[in-house]
Amino acid sequence: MAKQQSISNLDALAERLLSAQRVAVLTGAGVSKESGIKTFREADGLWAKFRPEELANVNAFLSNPKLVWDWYNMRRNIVNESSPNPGHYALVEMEKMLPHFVVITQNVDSLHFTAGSTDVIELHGNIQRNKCHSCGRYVEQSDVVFDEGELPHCECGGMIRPDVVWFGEQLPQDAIQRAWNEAQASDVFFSIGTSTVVFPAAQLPYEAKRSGAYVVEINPNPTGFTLEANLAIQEPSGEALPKIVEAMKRKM
Ligand code: BV8
Ligand code: ZN
Repeated sequence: MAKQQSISNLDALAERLLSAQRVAVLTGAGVSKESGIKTFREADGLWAKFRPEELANVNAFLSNPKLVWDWYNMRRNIVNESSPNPGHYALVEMEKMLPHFVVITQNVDSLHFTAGSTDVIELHGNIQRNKCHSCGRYVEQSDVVFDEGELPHCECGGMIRPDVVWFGEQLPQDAIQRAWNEAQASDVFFSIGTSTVVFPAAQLPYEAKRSGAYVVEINPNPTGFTLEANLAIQEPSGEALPKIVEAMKRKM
């Protein structure tokens, strides 16, 4: 049963946030769960049928591009039908109340942008973008055509793929570097809706803690990081984040 946060805890967190110069937030699939997008590793998750290795990696794409494209097209349709939830919107409100606020997301669903967050670092790319696997050229969605089972190809002959980071692929250098710097410089660091198992993203809460940040984890379930957190709020983010924003408003 989720442990309800005491009002005093929320008030203390609100005071800490309002006096913070720099706040950074790492989000994972759990933040989008209340938008109807399944997470990866939960029982009914996206990887319930397959394992990550079978789908989100280059070899899977090269050996069975149709299977991988079917999986991404299924997820893309779900993302296109989904909307931000109260957790996404609470982060937008928090950003407006604070001097420096950045969202570092592992999610590829654009929901932070749709909700109105203005400073978002996408560590793992974006499922609504496409690129050529060979020359790296970006390809508009309208140019990604599946002709009678033919998979989309670039002018250079290379295969077009979703612009997401697969296992074994490097994260965009500028994104992970900036995320690293933001974690190290943050006064308060949130780790929200992530199982903290995929690296290097999972390193960020540890790096924030090591650099002196007050680290808050929001996740209904414990993770490998929970015992490291200064505060662990074991509630769904769509419920916890609006309560934190309300506590901040009471103090302004
Ligand atoms: C790299 C994008 C190095 C695509 C994803 C062997 C070979 C190569 C690399 C490795 C290897 N062994 C290990 C590695 C490193 C590997 C890794 O970390 N593997 C893990 C599995 C051990 N990492 C990589 O490969 C990375 N690249 O290291 O490159 C390199 C160096 C030099 C040269 C070349 C290469 C790339 C990692 C990126 C993989 N791409 N996704 C796509 O989306 O399809 S990962 C995928 O998992 C997602 O992007 C997501 O970001 C990530 C983590 O998942 P979560 O977001 O945490 O979701 P999850 O389901 O796990 O958890 C959800 C949580 O939400 C749960 O805790 C749940 O309790 C909670 N929750 C549920 N409901 C709610 C909630 N929380 C709040 N509110 C709720 N309502
Ligand atoms: Zn190309």
